[in-house]
Amino acid sequence: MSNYDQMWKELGLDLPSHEGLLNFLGEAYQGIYLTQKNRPKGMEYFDFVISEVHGLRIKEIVDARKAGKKGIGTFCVYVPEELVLAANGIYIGLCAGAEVGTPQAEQYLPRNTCALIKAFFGFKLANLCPYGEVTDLIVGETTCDGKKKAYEAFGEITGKMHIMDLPNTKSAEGRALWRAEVARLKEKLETVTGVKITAERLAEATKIVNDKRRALQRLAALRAADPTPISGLDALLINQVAFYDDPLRFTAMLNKLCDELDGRVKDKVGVAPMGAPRILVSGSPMAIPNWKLHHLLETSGAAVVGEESCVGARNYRALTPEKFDGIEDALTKIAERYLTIDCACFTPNDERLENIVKMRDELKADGIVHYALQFCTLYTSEGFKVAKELKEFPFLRVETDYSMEDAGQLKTRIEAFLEMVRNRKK
Ligand code: BJ8
Repeated sequence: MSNYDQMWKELGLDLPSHEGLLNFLGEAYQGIYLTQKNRPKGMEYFDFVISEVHGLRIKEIVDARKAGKKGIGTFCVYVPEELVLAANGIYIGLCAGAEVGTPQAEQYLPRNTCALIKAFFGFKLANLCPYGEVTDLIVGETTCDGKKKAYEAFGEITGKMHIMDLPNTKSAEGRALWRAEVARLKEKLETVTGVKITAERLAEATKIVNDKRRALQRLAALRAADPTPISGLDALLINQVAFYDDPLRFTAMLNKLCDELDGRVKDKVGVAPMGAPRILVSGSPMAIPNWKLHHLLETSGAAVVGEESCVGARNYRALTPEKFDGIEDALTKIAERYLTIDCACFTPNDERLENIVKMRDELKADGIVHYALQFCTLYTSEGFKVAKELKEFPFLRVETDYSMEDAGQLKTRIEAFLEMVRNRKK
């Protein structure tokens, strides 16, 4: 019996299945993370966060809600975190990265829906996600068709959805629509939290979110070193934790880890041998605990040096201006910052191609693995454009889901790809 059983029971979780899930997660973490060699000491904090992923952090949120704060769930990096914090809300990423509750989810969703959508649905329907249960509002967005339609049903089930109408072009009309949607979210948050969002509150919140982004940028830049001072798996985990940890604590702990990594870079201490094939992963987001591709790559001898993804650079690449001339100016600047994000749901989306090339060069990548979740039309389609843009550069296209059924086949393809990359480096 865990210390948290009473809390989980009050949140309506299915305790026996939940225990099974935590055991499974613990074993996966042990096998994938804790067997890595030469990890930085600063990862101990993130190991602790994971060991308490449904425990301490949930308790913190439960306690904060008792003290009057509201939990705001999100599924997408287009939802402005600055607004949530300025409303005294707790920002909680709800995307899920494990195959859970699939039969229940398929009662609402077509079988050929991407694993990410099925997972957040499945976690809810199987009563296994405490994060969804500590939200007072869930903010969705009109990005891909799968999410749009899933949110309709999710709204009926949860009764607390607010949908932001995200345009799919960055035209003047699209920008005006998005600016209006940011203002509409502000009003909704004010109603739910009872807190008036002012320019001053937004400036404070922006500083907090930007500091988190600056720490993530610092981590990203350190990975340009050869040997890379931290594994791709650990860096991915940090990017995943960024979506639900307390932002001030997260930033402090990440900066502490980066101080340690600075020393490692100076001393040329790495996790993979110098000269190991350096791989940039690009494409669909990898929500926690989706560690499959990084694990396959790194146990095949690669060093993953970057994620061109929403659980990665798309989340922290751009900062929001920190000085506002009144609330209208603040909302405009925030809206514009979010429209710099280069998700494949936009057309055209040429910035993404430019950003991939830039990341490849800055991180000195030797190859790119393009990752699309199966049935994700957006990223699967853009994979063709990315391949064309990269011309002769080593490029591997992977389409997969959360199951491990294709792991053997993927490993064979990855090993062949890495062999080709190594030969090209000679
Ligand atoms: S900004 S990537 S977080 S929408 S993988 S559900 S796109 S079918 S997650 Fe995303 Fe926002 Fe874009 Fe990022 Fe649909 Fe594709 Fe599934 Fe996806």
